[in-house]
Amino acid sequence: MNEKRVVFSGIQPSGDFTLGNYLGAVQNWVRDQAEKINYFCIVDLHTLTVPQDPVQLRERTRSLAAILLAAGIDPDKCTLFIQSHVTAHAEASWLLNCITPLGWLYRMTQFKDKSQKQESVLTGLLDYPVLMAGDIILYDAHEVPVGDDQKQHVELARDIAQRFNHLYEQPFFVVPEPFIPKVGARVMGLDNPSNKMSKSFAHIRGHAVGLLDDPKEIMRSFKRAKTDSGNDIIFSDEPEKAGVNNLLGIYRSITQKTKEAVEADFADARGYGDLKVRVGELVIETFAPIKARYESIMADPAELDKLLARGADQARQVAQPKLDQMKEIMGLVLPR
Ligand code: AQP
Repeated sequence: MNEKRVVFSGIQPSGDFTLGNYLGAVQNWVRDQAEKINYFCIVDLHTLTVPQDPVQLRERTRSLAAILLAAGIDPDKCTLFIQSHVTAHAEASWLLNCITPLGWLYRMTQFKDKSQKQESVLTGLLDYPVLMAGDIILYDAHEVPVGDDQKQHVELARDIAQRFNHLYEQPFFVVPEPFIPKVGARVMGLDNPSNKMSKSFAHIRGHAVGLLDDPKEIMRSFKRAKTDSGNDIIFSDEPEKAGVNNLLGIYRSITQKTKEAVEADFADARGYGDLKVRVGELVIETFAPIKARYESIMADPAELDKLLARGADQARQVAQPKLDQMKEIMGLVLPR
């Protein structure tokens, strides 16, 4: 058993990387990467659960890898890889399907949500939490840092790990825990603060802020951000203050200040217009160096491929033996 805690985190190349992905996930991954054993996985197989353009998916996958490196993921401190490069993930998913009751999957709120938005719902959309469970438990991960939208899926991964351990009467899988950031757990859409900011809605004007967006476009989105008819710049649970809360939350998540300190920073603000511009400027400033590093990483595709191949090799060395043991426990004959 490792002394250091093991962390598994995944991100889908399903659209343009957003401020929500950065504040809810990647910012924290970068900050904590030296303390633990980290697996950061670009979960391309998950992205196939809704129809994708193959050319675009390939581009987005490589671009996301470059974004993660540019944001500060250090391949010398952690393992960064593409999920489909490590075939153990897809195999583990099948094995776990065969011990997971269907009812557990129908209860997933993200499935209910996403399936309503699809004309034809693919089996993978229902089943993807099982693939995700395999992603996590193949590495005996203790922690899964996620935004709170993914908490239910990590809880399902726990249930699946426990069920396997119970069925085969041995503590084979570590039972993982969700790790939700205290700040930035849910960045909301700027156009509608009752909806989570999502990559797949990034095409809707003013909804999301993309890391690679032009600064002028970012500022436009902030200036258009939905607020209320008041003028109090304070944190509040009142539903009509959701827009202001979201803007203050973004500011707080980047600066890592207390709520009181954030409110004090805006004590001299001249209304919501000022709030929007100041938060927009901070986001632009935060993204600028990441974007510059991204451009230089993308300019050397051979080096990027080399890093991803190295990451996949490291991941395979852990995932493949675990999968083989899993097969043996389940009664499959391993090839000799
Ligand atoms: N709005 C958000 N606020 C906080 N955290 C967020 N995350 C995503 N959106 C927000 C966190 O980002 C990580 C990677 O997410 P993902 O790509 O695997 O899937 P997702 O949660 O479904 O992200 P999106 O952007 O909403 O993608 P689509 O539109 O494809 O569904 C996760 O840790 C997630 O919590």
